[in-house]
Amino acid sequence: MSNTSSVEKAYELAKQRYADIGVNTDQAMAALKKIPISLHCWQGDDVGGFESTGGLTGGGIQATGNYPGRARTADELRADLDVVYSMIPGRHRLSLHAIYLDTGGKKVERNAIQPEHYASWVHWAKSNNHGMDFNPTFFSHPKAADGFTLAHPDAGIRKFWIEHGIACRKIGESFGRQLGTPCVTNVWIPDGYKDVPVDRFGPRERLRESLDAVFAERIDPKYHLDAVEGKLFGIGSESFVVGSHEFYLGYALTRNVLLTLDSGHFHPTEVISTKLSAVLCFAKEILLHVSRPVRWDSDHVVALDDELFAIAQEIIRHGSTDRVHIGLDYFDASINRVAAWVIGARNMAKALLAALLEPTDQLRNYELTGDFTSRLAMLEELKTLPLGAVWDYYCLQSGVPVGAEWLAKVKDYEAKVLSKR
Ligand code: RNT
Ligand code: ZN
Repeated sequence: MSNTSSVEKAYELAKQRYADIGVNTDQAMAALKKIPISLHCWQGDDVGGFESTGGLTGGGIQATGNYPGRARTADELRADLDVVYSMIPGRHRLSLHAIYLDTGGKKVERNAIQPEHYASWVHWAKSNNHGMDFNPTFFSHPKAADGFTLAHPDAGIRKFWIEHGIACRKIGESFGRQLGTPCVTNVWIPDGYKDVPVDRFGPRERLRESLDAVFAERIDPKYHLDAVEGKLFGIGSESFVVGSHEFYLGYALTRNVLLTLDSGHFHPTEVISTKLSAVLCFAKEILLHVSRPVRWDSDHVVALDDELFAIAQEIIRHGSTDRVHIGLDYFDASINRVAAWVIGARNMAKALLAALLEPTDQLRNYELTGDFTSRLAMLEELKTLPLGAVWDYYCLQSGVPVGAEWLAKVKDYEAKVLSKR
């Protein structure tokens, strides 16, 4: 257990160390406080949702593991989320999927969902000061069972999913209006073929048309922003995904919607950190799905690894916090789900802090003057500066657990609440 005075002492020393290289730690913490992270609701119940009890089906994604304590109702999920947010410094958002509707058991078809079906979420978000983001759900449904939705060859099925997309944008807009912060609604569809297709063009033309129908009505960006998420492959769509990166890059740029970059959706050696600056040269804004792919799009809990540091650096170094919406996307059912949320979200915040503690102007200057020796030397020295001491102090100041203190609290919640489910 940490004690307050040792955290404060360590911070004073760290503050001096950073001041020596021209970095103001107080300013870094103040900047971090203003960056929201959108937590994904689906970590709490293995992407199950409350529309049916069938769990996650199709979609080419999979939550593996059977750790006890999964949330079974919206109330349980919100209770778990309250614990999670109490352990993450700062004010953060919630990204909700359409299947997390709260209708008191009433069945509502996906193309008939209304803002009222999410009223309890908005009420909760308002009382806890969380902004909200939204996602139409194009999987776990009989009309998605053959692996196609918006790009389906059958016009009737496409129409159903277009209606779902339109309904979701209205719900997203209602979140934005009620919560006073724009809702980012992210469209991801699973459409693709297991084996090599003959026609790659047809499905993409159908998808382009369907998306145009979904986005036809203009919504005030003060309340709502649209985003589209591409992908390389999924389980059952190994050979061809209609909504590939190139497809959506073109779509986002020509339709002026946000492009979503998910860190698990590219070739295993390809990283999204290097794409941010390229996309931001042309796109107004980006949504991130920060995840951790292990050899494939496995959606492991976000770790504080090189790529996470790099993502944060790319956002902070270029002053892009207003143009890059940071969302998380992973689902691990093999460990305590509340802990999984906390670990990933704290890591995201920690990586942002690390980037904020960098003497960027000085590094840039080395680079511009061709002093690559100093650039490398400083980047390596920075790695062992006392980031942890600043992080601990930031947690202390924010009234959240310092160091691994949060773990005992999660274990206690597990004993008292999760294990009884
Ligand atoms: C799937 C996409 C998508 C989903 C969520 C649940 O590969 O990453 O974002 O993870 O919609
Ligand atoms: Zn994603």
